[in-house]
Order: sequence, then structure tokens, then C-alpha cells
Amino acid sequence: EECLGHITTAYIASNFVSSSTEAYLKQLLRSNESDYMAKVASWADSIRYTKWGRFTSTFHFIDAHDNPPESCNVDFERDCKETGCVITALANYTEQSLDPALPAWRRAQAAKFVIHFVGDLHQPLHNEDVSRGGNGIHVKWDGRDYNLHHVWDSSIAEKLIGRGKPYLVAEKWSAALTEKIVGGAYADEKEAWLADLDFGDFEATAMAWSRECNSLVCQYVFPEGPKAIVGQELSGEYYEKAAPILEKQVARAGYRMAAWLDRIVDEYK
Ligand code: DCM
Ligand code: DCM
Ligand code: ZN
Repeated sequence: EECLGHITTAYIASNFVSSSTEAYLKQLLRSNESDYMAKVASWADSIRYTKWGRFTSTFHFIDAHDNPPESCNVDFERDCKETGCVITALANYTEQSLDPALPAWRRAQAAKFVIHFVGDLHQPLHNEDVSRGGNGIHVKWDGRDYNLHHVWDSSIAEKLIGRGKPYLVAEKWSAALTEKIVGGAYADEKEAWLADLDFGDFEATAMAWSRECNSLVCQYVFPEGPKAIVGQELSGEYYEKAAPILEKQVARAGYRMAAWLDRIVDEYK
């Protein structure tokens, strides 16, 4: 299921937002359920191919024109398209979510975009140009043909947590990751995850998260370069190295999403 990562980051965020953020967002998103964020997390993907939503299609990624595996880097001027990228999208929709002149439905839409784009910003191949973020790279997974982008969007997570109803599986995964953040493997590093969060400069914050994520492209996505991975079976050794990285990115995205939404709501009130 393509939306598993997004749903999971939103469930994690809902475990860390303040009670006033929760109350504000539940009202804005018109939901009193525990999945009030999870169920809007993939909305941005559902509108990007529609006529009215087409203007958002380049908002989901930034095409870093770097050279993995020798060098990984992101340059805003070089890499953000004229039509926008995930950096400008996160900044613009954060601004909109803070704009008291906008009607509630527009602030709700902006919040849905923020929730989605924080997630996209944490997927390594959404911070890489090579073959349209890996979409043009054919690989094998359990003997079948997939593209590399799909492997990082879906296959790795599905193998890690198992198949099932997306919301149930995501909720379970989010609970495990929340525990790791609170008192497990991530407890000591979670504070550092917020070190680059600067609510005075939205684009600088997004760029810092993008650079961190892009560096994973050289280390874990193309450890031997884009050509070497073509046709390779990735569900074995490659998966073993990639899965903990993907899991940490999902945890970071959820934890940062909560902190970002807290800042938005604090400032808006
Ligand atoms: N997707 C979709 N509808 C959803 C969730 C996901 O169509 N509710 C698809 C759109 C993209 C892919 O999943 O092709 C992943 O998109 P992204 O990585 O930008 O989130
Ligand atoms: N994508 C990306 N980088 C690109 C183009 C697309 O990261 N240069 C992402 C957006 C979707 C997925 O790949 O998650 C599939 O995109 P599309 O349906 O536009 O091929
Ligand atoms: Zn997206």
C-alpha cells in the first residue's frame, strides 16, 4: 500500500502533538477520531493527477542534481523547479496555515499539505534527481519487477511490518516507533532531530531536513551507484541495510511533524 509511510508518520505525529494542537487540528479537520491526521496524510497524492491539483505535482520532491554515490548534495537554486518543489511547498503551506485572513477550509487544506510534505521530505528518493527519483530504475523484489522509487515508497515498509489493512498496520507500526522515540533506540537522538528546526526560516528548515535525507541516497539507496542497482534483487541484503534507515526516516518525519504543527498552532493562536 503506497500510503503506508504517510499514514504512519501522521499517527506518530498525533502521539507527540500538544493537547492544544490536537484540539485545534481536530476542529480544523472536522474529526474527533484518533486518525484525524492519518486520514488526511495521503490526500495530497490523491489530487496531484487531477485537473485542479496539477499545479501541485512538483511539490512532492526536490530533484537534487548531485552525483551518487561519490557526492550527495542539495542546492536550492540548482534543484528547486520553477514550478515549485517540496522545500517551497512546505514553506508556502506553512505560511498559509498561519494566515488569519484565509478561511478555515483553506487553512485546513494547508495543514493537509504540510502533513504530507513533511513525510515526502523524509523519503530519500524524493530528494534525488536520478531517473526521476528512481522511478525510471528497474529492479527486482522477490523476483518481480518494480521501480526503485516504489521499493522505497512501499516494498521495504511492507516487508518490515507485514501486509494488512493499511490503517491497522500503520497504527501498529506507529505505536512501535513511538515507543522507540520515547524510551527506546531513538530516545537519545530525538532532541537532535529538532536541532535544525527554525520556525523563523521555513525554507532553511526544509533544506536541512532535505540535505540529511539526501545524504542517505549515497549511503543506502545507491551505495554502488545508479547503474549498479539496475536489475538487482533488493529484498535480501539491500533490504537488511535499507529497512532500519527507512524506519528511522519515518520516525523522524513523525516527530518533526508534531513539533512543526505545535509551532504553527502556537503562532496562530
Ligand atoms: N498514492 C495515491 N493515493 C493515495 C496514496 C498514494 O495515488 N491515497 C500514490 C501516488 C504516488 C504514490 O502513491 O504515485 C506515492 O506518492 P508520494 O511518494 O509522493 O507520496
Ligand atoms: N517523484 C520524485 N521525483 C521526481 C518525479 C516523481 O520523487 N522527479 C515521485 C512522486 C511520486 C512518485 O515519484 O511519489 C511517482 O511520481 P510520478 O507519478 O509523477 O511518476
Ligand atoms: Zn507525495
